[in-house]
Amino acid sequence: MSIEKDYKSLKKLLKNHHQSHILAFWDQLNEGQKQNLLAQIQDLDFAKIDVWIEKFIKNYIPDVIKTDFVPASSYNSTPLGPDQQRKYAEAVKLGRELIATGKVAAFVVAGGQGTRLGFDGPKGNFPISPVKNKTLFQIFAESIAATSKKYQTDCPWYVMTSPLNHDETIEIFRSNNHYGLDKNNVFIFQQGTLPNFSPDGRILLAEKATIACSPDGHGGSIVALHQSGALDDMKRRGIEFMSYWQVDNPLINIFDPLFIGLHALDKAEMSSKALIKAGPKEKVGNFCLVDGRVTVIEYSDLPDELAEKRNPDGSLVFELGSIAIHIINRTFVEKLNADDSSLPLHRAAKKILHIDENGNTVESEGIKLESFVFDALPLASKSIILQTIRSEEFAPTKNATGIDSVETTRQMMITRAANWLESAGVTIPRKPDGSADCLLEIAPSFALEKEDIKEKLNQIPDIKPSDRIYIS
Ligand code: UD2
Repeated sequence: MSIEKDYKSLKKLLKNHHQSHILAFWDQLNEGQKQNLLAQIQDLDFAKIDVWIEKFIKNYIPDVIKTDFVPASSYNSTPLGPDQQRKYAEAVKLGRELIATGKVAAFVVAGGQGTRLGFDGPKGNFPISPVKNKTLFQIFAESIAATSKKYQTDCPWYVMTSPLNHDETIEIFRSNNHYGLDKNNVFIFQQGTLPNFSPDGRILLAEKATIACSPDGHGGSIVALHQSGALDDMKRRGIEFMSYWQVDNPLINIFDPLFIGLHALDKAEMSSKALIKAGPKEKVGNFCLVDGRVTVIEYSDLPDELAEKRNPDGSLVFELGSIAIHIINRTFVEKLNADDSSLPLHRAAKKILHIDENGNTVESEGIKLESFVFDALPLASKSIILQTIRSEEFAPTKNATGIDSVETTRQMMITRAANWLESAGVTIPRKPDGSADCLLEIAPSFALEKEDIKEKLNQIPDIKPSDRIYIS
C-alpha cells in the first residue's frame, strides 16, 4: 500500500479512537518520517489502548487491597533444627549439581530509565566498586566467569534492555570485550514499550513523528524472553532455571546453590528471596498470601495501618520485603506465553517529556503503564521464599545520595568484604563506630562467598588503617 492509502486508513482509525492529534504534524514530515510514524501507529493495539484509557485514566479507581490477606511464610536464612539442617544440606548439594550441569542461567533486568540516579546511559555501566571503580555489568560478568570456572561449566547470561538503552548496552559490552566472557554466552535482548498518555487520555508525541513511549516494566520480561528467542536459546542449551535480579544490586549472589536447590526440591515454578524490612515503610514489596497464593504487594499499596502492624514481640506483621531476586523456571515462562497470561498493568503518574499542540517540547504530568514481574508469582503452581541477610546480598544503587545511594552501596560492599575476611580470621582495622577503617574490594574471581577465602588466606596482605586494598 502507498503511504497516502495507509495514511487515510490510519487517519480514520485514529479518529474512531479519539487519537487524531497523532497526525497533527503530518504535512511537516518528510517521507521517511511519515513512514516511520505510520509504522508506529500500526504497532499500537487500539482495542487494548481504549480499555486502558477507560480503566487507568478516565475512570481510574486505585485497586482496592483485599483485606483477606496474611503475611507469607518463608525459609529462614539458616536452618531451624536438625530436619531443616538436613534439607538445606540436600538443597545445597542439588543446587551445586544443577549449576555444574548447566541447568541455571543468569538473567538481569536492565531496561529501566535510572532517572533517580541521574546517570546518563545504561545503569549497568555505572562505576560502583569501592577500590577499582568497576561497573555493575563488570561485577556481574566477573561473578558469572568465576562461577563458570568454579563449576567447570558455561553459565549463560541473559540481559534485558529496552529501546532506551539497547544500542548503548550492546556497544558497552562490545567495547569491553564482553568483560572476558564468551560473547556467544551473552544474550542481550529488548523488552517492549507502551505509549504514554496525557491526563485526559491522549497518546503523547515525543516528537512530531515519534509517539512517546516507555519500557513496559520488568514484567515485560515474560513476553520479551519469548519474543526475543531467549527462551528457545535456553531450551537449546538445556537451561531449566533462570536466576533473576535487578541491575542496581552489586551484592547479588547470582548462583546461590541453597536458593536454587530449595526451589528445585520443593518443585516450585517461581521463587523469591526476601529480607526482614528495615522499617514499616521501606521501599520494597511485601510478601503476602492472597487467596493462599504468594503475592507481592508494593510498598506504596500496603495501607499504613497494616505496614505499621506489629506482633506481640515487636516485629512487623508484614516483615518480609521483596528485593526482586527470583528463581524462575523456563517452562513456567513458556507456559505463561502459551496461555497468553498477560500480567496486570500498573499506573504511574509521572512527569513526561513530550511536544504540545504547537510542536514545542514541554514536560508535564502524564500517565505511564507498566507490568511487574512479581505479579507472575501468584500464577506459579508453587512458590517458596528464602530469607537472606541484607549485608550479604542487597545494596541497591537507586539514588545519587541518601538512602539506597552510590555511597551506601559502596559502604555495604566494603562492609561485606570486611565481614568475609574477618570470618576467615583476617584482622580488619575498625573505626570507633565499628565500620571498617579501610577501603576493601574482593574480586569475584578471588571469592564468590566467604567460604572461598579460607583456602586463600596466604594471599591476603596485612590490612592497616586507611589502606585501600584490592584482593584478586
Ligand atoms: C523495585 C521493586 C521493589 C523492590 C526494589 C528492590 C517494583 C515495582 N518494585 O523497586 O519492590 O523489590 O526494586 O530494589 O519493581 N526495569 C526494567 N524495565 C522496566 C522497568 C524496570 O528492566 O521497564 C528494571 C530496572 O532496570 C531495574 C529494576 O527493573 O533493574 C527495578 O526497577 P526500579 O529501580 O524502577 O524499581 P524500584 O526501585 O521502584
